[in-house]
Amino acid sequence: MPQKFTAELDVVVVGAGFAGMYLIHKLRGLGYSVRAFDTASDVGGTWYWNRYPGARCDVRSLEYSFSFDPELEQSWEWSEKFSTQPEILRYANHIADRYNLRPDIQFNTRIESQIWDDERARWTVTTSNGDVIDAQHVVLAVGTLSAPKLPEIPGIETFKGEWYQTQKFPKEGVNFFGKRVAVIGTGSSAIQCIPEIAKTCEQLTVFQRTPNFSFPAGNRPLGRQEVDATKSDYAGVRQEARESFFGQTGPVATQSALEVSEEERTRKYQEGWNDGQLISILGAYDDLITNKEANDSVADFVRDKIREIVKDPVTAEALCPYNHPVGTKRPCLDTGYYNTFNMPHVRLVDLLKNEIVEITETSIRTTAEEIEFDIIIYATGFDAMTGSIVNIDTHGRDGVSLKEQWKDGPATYLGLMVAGFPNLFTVTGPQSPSVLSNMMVSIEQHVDWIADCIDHLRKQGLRTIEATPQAQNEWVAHTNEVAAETLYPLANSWYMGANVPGKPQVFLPYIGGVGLYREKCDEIVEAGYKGFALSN
Ligand code: NA7
Repeated sequence: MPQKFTAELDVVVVGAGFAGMYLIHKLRGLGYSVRAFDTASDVGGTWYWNRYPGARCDVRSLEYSFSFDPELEQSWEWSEKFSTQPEILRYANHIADRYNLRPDIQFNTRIESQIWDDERARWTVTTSNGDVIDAQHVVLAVGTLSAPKLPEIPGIETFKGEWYQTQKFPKEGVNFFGKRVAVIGTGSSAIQCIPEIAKTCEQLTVFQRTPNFSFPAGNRPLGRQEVDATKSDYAGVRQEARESFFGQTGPVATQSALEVSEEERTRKYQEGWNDGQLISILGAYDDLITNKEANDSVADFVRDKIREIVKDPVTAEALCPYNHPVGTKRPCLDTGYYNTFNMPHVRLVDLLKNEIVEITETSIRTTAEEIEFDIIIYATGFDAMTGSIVNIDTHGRDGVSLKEQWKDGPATYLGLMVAGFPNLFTVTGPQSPSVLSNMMVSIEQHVDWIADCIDHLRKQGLRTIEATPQAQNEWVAHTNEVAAETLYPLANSWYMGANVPGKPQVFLPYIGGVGLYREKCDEIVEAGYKGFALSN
């Protein structure tokens, strides 16, 4: 029986965060019919959901913004060096209003399945509202950290008090005043919210499984002069970011940490510490993410800082990370994180010594003690980079399931397409720089590439594009080789898929650098979409 479609579109976009919004704007401008779908009730993606206290970007706001419209970047005013979640969400709303995107977004709607129809060379996309859409292309702009993860702790469902996940924080906020609060986790989200929650709660207990390296953000209001300095040469700033390693402007190291004296290194690390940017300290020398001995020097520096700041020596030592090189788990930028542990009502529970046994109706019980709480905050991370992709039931050529195809780890060509899944694109997908970059730079690059590709097909009278298995294998091998030259595989991190039980452990992003990656993507296009099969 022929399928009944509720709509026919050139492009279905999954997600209405920054990537989804730019896709609509770009593709509509080229004359395509496009609609984005999002489970949220409004735009913003990550910044729609992650509303926990203290949520902030750790890429400078003047660079964590769109560059595609010079008038937009000149007119929008950022108020701080690193923007807060509410300010970024206002920016997202401004984008939606300015380019009138909402008419092409369907909110409160989940994409349930996407089935490739080989005969018609089109996707059948089914939504949670029962819509069945016929589309030539699907672009997954689903975000890399959008599948939240609760911890696997026995009894978690029995807790009778209030509980929240940082990644789905209530819009109306939470009143911590007079409350006994637990935070589980010490990743970026926890490190940002702990100092904020400590300001008003009665008692705060932080449950730490792995100590993290965190650096002071040195956040501050933006001065007129520095804003003007950037805005007077925004094109130059953007170009430098696009050609850089992490998608951000900053100094480029050309020296090994081991070539200089200890005094010189300490001076440089102190400069980075004062500057308050991840790239200032991790980019201080060119071998910090490739040479363990070089990395140890910066790790020692941070551990000394922790011991200097945190007054109780037992707590200070528990906060010192030893089990992974600096940067190999997502390093954090904080505002007063370590200092928070000097407050009399704040306490650290070191789960490496006494793990959590269960959560009861009123408490968290470790192997050493039971502590009662009014509120539990889970800051326990995401099924990163692949979770939100494989959670959609996707079947490509010959009915092959994407989830099944990726059961031993994702395999993509450039993090943009997957062999066997024609006309299906991913924005900032696995094996692209993605989470190791300034996301706005990577999003713009991917959206431009995808839109140009779709337009190329139309202009050439072609209907499909697909990664060849050979090109995909070579790209996967290349991403693994590059990762193996770094210290990243030494950590049990979400970059490696290690935080999700049963998830294959492979290094998920591409660590070859944003500038080099862009060059490769461009070269492949110039060579007639080398490694892709195009057909009519
Ligand atoms: P992360 O960085 O994945 O952090 C999650 C934290 O939760 C991390 O400290 C985990 O410890 C901890 N965790 C997870 N499960 C448990 C259990 N069962 N018990 C105790 N502790 C647990 O997520 P975030 O939201 O903080 O940050 C994600 C990214 O968002 C961030 O990097 C930025 O890019 C923005 P573990 O290290 O696994 O031992």
